[in-house]
Amino acid sequence: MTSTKTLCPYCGVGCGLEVVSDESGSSKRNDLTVRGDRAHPSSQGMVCVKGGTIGEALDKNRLLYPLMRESLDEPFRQVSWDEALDAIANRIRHVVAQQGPEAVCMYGSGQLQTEDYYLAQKLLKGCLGTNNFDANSRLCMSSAVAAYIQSFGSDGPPPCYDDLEQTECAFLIGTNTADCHPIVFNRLRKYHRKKKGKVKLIVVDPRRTETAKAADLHLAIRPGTDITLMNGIAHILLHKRWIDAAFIDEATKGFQDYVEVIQQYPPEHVAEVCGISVQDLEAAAQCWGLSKSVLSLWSMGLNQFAEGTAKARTLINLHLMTGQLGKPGAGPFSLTGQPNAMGGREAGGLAHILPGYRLVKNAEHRQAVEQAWGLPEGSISPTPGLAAWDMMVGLEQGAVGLLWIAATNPAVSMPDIERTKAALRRSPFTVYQETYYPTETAEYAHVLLPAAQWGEKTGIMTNSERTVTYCQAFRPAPGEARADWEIFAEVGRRLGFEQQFSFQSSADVYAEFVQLTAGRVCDMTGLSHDRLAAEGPIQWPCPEHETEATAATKHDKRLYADHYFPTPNGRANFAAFHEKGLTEPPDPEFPFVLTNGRLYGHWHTQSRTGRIERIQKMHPEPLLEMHPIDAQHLQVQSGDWVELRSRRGTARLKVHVTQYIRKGVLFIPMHWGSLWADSAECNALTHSTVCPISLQPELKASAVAVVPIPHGEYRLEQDYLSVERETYAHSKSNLLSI
Ligand SMILES: Nc1nc2c(c(=O)[nH]1)N[C@H]1C(S)=C(S)[C@@H](COP(=O)(O)OP(=O)(O)OC[C@H]3O[C@@H](n4cnc5c(=O)[nH]c(N)nc54)[C@H](O)[C@@H]3O)O[C@H]1N2
Ligand SMILES: Nc1nc2c(c(=O)[nH]1)N[C@H]1C(S)=C(S)[C@@H](COP(=O)(O)OP(=O)(O)OC[C@H]3O[C@@H](n4cnc5c(=O)[nH]c(N)nc54)[C@H](O)[C@@H]3O)O[C@H]1N2
Ligand code: SF4
Ligand SMILES: [Mo]
Repeated sequence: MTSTKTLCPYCGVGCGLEVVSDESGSSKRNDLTVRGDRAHPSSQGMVCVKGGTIGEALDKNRLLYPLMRESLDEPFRQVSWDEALDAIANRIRHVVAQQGPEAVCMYGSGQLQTEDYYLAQKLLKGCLGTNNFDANSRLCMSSAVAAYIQSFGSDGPPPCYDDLEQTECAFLIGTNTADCHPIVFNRLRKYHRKKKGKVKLIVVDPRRTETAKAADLHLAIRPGTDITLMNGIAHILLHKRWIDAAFIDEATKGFQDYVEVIQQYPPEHVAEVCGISVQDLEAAAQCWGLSKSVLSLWSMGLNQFAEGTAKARTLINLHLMTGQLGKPGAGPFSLTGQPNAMGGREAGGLAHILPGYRLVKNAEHRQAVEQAWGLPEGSISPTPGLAAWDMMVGLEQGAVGLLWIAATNPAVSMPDIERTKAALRRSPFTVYQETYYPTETAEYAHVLLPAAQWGEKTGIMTNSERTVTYCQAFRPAPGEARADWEIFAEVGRRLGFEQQFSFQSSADVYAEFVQLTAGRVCDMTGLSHDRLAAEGPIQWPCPEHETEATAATKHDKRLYADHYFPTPNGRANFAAFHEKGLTEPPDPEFPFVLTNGRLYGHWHTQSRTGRIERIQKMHPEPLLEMHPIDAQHLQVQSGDWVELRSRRGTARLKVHVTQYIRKGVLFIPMHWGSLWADSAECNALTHSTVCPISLQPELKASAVAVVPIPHGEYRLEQDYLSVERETYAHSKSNLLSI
């Protein structure tokens, strides 16, 4: 038996895993045991159900060979890698010649490894000269990225997980940490229990989630009223003088403008807007004001709004005002969603950034990257590329000639899914690089490229607390599947960039990438595959020639411990925002606010978790959460079917009546795309309005109406398909006939 240390490929907690497989690197899942790696500093041996069952999904329904077709109504035919790669390279050349490089787009994902991400940037932004690389992080972390950059001068979450066990007050806002970042939550909850009464846990969420149930104080605010709430907390802090005047004076800018805004948020007004009591508001403010340390955690309940950046910056304001940052147990902590969304940000994996936390718009930054890539000055375009939703709009307008999708399933996860699907259908040429078949997006592909996944390729991932882990391959990729970075390199070479893509291994790719972090906030020049393999996970910053001993004296585990920020004047910026409210407030026609999110066991669009029996049993079907008063008004009970209608589409779900949600608010899970349920698509209902700063869509709130379906009139035809999935055996003949 061999044992391999690696990282869980699901959420951004980034738990260390130890995989025990038989000597031959068997591909049979029964020969594979996955357990927590006790030596991993982030997770200390813990895993949740997703990490623990990952082995079960590795061999089911894999895409094994490159497939192609001329148009979407034809069946796929199996082709060789050479044929597929030549076709892609030729098509890129053709599109660039006809429409210019801006007509080429790549849409990637926080599930790519850093090496994959990095080579995609080199290919698109460097060699082709278009910044049209965006990732599903646009739907996820981009508001947090924008907020960090605007408030601190750089991306990068300042705290670390040790802060979970050092804080006096944890303020969790817009995050269902218990279900979505379970091991972070475990660490926090254990400590909270141990320090009973001495450590406060506050949760802000319109639903009484598992996270909220563990809290000392749950503020079940109306959806979208977070800015009002936080400005209200700031108002109390100011009036009680619970502020850190020395920190504000020494290390920040813009406090006066902020004061003018928060003056307008007296407690009674705030409590009324948010739908909470003045006492609860004051209790929250008191925790902020009187605790020695305050750690905030946030996620999609802030980011996924048209005011996402303003929300995250308003949270950061509270830390600046109270000096709660850069010290143990304190700081604004954006929990990253995906396993390597952080690595993606480091490698420049969004349409407005470049490797090493650089910006497309900054001429010096472009020049540094061009030089490193051996490309002439001016090769990188000064214009940010198309963000995720803009790529859909580009398809609608005929501006996109080639769309290359890797490691994401946009036909489920994009907002306004019917519009998304119609846009994808218009794409003249779509390449889709995936590990599984079928997924909903495969229907829109001209070329399907089989990707090696977790355990089948060696590379690097960074978790939420900036800890970098070496993920070693321990089994061969099935069929002809290849690592994503190798595919990008192959196409690069075919386009004439032999020198830029002459890598022999992913270690070579990583070695080149870390050079681009030299002297940056995310300096990783001291890291390499060899070092990480030998020493285990290491947190950045980690400059070259640094040893553990010198690191301890040189910098803290937290960013900004010295109160110096990478802005032009070295100060952090306050932001003064009033709340604008929901893009689509409820009205008589669509009287409910529909929110949505995740369940503990499932991962996004179910490509993996839908194929794991234990998880399917845990969450057999999607349910609509509804408050008892709303249910009574609509005359429905748990188990009844209803149709949800928004201005864009409909979905049909079974009702689950629960006290654990605000009246007037509904919740459905995001996990059931068209493959997994008959008409329960969450994004059939959502809208595509984006935050003007981060370009992140407002996925978390749409106005809907509920129409009860009389008993017996609706039968679920496919009953969640668990058995049907298995019939898509991954034999070649089956694949080709679909
Ligand atoms: N089990 C599981 N874990 C996951 C994932 C998964 O698919 N499954 N995905 C990972 C990824 S990529 C991500 S991004 C994270 C997401 O992690 P989270 O953001 O924690 O998850 P969500 O369920 O999307 O939303 C969080 C909460 O926001 C609340 N919310 C809605 N509207 C508002 C509002 O106006 N204000 C406030 N304060 N709260 C609001 C919702 O009620 C919900 O409980 O999870 C990661 N972890
Ligand atoms: N309504 C609503 N919509 C949402 C959200 C929400 O909260 N509500 N959340 C948004 C957020 S935060 C996110 S992150 C997105 C997630 O949405 P998606 O990214 O669409 O979801 P996944 O199911 O994770 O898709 C990842 C795909 O990558 C494949 N894959 C895994 N590993 C590899 C690999 O190594 N290489 C390749 N090539 N493929 C691989 C998997 O098989 C899977 O099909 O959804 C967004 N959409
Ligand atoms: S908490 Fe996240 S990283 Fe850890 S095992 Fe669960 S899914 Fe994997
Ligand atoms: Mo995400």
